[in-house]
Amino acid sequence: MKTIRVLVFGGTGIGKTSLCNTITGGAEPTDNGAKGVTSSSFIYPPFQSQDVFIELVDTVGLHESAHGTVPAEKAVVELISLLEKSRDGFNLLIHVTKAGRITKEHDEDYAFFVKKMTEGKIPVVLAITGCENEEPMMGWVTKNSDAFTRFNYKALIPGCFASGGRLEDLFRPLREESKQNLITAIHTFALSEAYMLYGEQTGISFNAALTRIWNEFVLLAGLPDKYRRQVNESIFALMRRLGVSEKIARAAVTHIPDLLEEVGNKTPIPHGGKMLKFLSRAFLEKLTGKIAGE
Ligand SMILES: Nc1nc2c(ncn2[C@@H]2O[C@H](COP(=O)(O)OP(=O)(O)OP(=O)(O)O)[C@@H](O)[C@H]2O)c(=O)[nH]1
Ligand SMILES: [Mg+2]
Repeated sequence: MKTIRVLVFGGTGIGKTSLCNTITGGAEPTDNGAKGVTSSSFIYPPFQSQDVFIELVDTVGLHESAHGTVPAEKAVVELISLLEKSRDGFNLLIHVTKAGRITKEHDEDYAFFVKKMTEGKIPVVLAITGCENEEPMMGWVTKNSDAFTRFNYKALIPGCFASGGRLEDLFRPLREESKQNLITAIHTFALSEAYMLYGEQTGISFNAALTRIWNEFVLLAGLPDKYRRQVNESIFALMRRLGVSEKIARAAVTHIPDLLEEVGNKTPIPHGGKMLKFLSRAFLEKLTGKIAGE
């Protein structure tokens, strides 16, 4: 059966994980505290809807680096990990925002994920959280749709993704309505074939994709130019220059699947590359978890 892969992005604490939990029935941690909760991108187990599987990838707000709260060393490792999770490409993007003013972060997230990382090749819908006070929830979109004409959204989908607490009985039916609307949007707007950022079919290597995306991130996050990856600079050298410890940088490079596959397939071990790739995935999860928790 076909899998529709969806990348979910947006500002910190805006309700990305709540939305993913609502659609998939998952229970990943969410919180309204002052600090970000999701510290590494996360692939939800695919679930079946109509005649396809839907797989969501939850992300970390990368623009935090601009404010100095997430150092560049964490951002580069997280970006490597996100790119690794993007290996099968995406069919749709969901930009998550909160009902209210359009912030600078909203523009930055759109610029990075829609225009830069995926080069405008993947349709994007906007999910608006915190619409529980509107009756109907669509009321917020009706009043505010003009503000979004400068973006290329396929649809504006208002919703409520909150759960628990004293309002749970009110939230539950609104979550169900929001879930149905989003799943309909996924079926309606997703590309029938995933758009790949790198890999054999594209002729673009992991290495080249990482360089392009990292350099665009540096620009967008307003980091000094010295953080850009230089021509012929290895990923290891880049990480060291950004302050990633030698141990972690060495481990990360050894475990970047595509680099490994190139090495692995030259060895006499049959399917050596594939095996290494599998081991690398688990390793990268640990690595980003560790760096984020430092
Ligand atoms: N009122 C209301 N609260 C919401 C809604 N969606 C999420 N929240 C609350 O907003 C808080 C943050 O939600 P999360 O899902 O953790 O947000 P996030 O974008 O994943 O946050 P980070 O991972 O930290 O970037 C939680 O307390 C949620 O319950 C909504 O539609 N309405
Ligand atoms: Mg989260």
